[in-house]
Amino acid sequence: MPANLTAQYLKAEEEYRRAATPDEELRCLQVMLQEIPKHKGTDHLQASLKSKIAKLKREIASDKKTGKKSHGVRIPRQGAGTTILLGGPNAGKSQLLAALTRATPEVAPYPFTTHAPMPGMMPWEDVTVQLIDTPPITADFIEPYVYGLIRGADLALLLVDLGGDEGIEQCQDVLDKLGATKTRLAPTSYLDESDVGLSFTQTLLVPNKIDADGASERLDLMHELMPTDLPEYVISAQQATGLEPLRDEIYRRMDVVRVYTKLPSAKEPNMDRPFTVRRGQTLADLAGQVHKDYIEGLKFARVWGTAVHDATVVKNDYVLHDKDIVELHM
Ligand SMILES: Nc1nc2c(ncn2[C@@H]2O[C@H](COP(=O)(O)OP(=O)(O)OP(=O)(O)O)[C@@H](O)[C@H]2O)c(=O)[nH]1
Ligand SMILES: [Mg+2]
Repeated sequence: MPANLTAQYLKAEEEYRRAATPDEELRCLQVMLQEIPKHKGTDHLQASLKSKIAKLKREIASDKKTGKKSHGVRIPRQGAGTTILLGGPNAGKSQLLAALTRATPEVAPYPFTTHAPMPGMMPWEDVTVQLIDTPPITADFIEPYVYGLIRGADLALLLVDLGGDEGIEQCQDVLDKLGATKTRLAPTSYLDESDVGLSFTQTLLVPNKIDADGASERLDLMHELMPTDLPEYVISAQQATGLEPLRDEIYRRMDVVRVYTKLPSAKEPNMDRPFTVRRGQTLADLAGQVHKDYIEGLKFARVWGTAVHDATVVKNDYVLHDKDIVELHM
């Protein structure tokens, strides 16, 4: 990794990995190019950024002309973060969405039931996480927009069908299919340092239908035939087995903290609907979420929480902690 990348560079890089539109991608790449230290050691990376920017500009220009959206389906982010459900046909992706959220996707005992991505909100304590169900991926076919959804997600769940003998191979097909592209699954999320287009999304392996006949034997076989370094959560989406540990882990992987806000005029903070910010983010990041006027206008805040004495006065650079109560002063 090239030395001395600035915090702004790393932030832009993280935003680029998750960018939801070509315009956003372009903006992030431009920041990265501007922020990258200019010396021999970064020549390669600079060149790679420049060619990406040129390519994107051409794409955006041609999309404008034809009125076409080359990046396909976009689902607005909602909740504390986004988790995408992936797998071969019939693995139980839609069943899992139905089990963890109030969404009502079509669930059917034959493959290729789901044709379009469908979001649902999974509750966790007093917040929610967005789950997105997708059409199946096979050795021969993946909907092109699924790449963008994977890159934009905070987490992927890769389902394995333990209910049938083809399940393991079908899951391996998904790994192979994505492994041959620049959108891959891995134990942690990161961008490849030597090729900024190569993105890895953190993934949990979710063997499903553990209630089915022969499922435990297939699970053993899976360990033998398809060893991966992905953390594993065995479930039955239909019988609701193993769902609570999975729900907790999904939330944990969003890597956010909850913050309750209070206006100086209000007696009590709003304890119903916390804001969520990424772990490590500051009061300035929260201010931008609460209202655009606070970005410039925030003078200071008082915080009640585990990291500070009650009503401590803090400034923009204060790092937020889970369950902080923050009183914002313009
Ligand atoms: N026994 C058992 N059956 C399940 C389980 N989860 C899902 N199924 C069944 O498996 C079949 C496929 O489930 P879906 O949720 O439609 O599968 P999918 O992955 O969304 O399938 P596609 O949309 O075709 O990719 C349905 O008949 C479900 O009832 C489970 O945990 N146990
Ligand atoms: Mg489905």
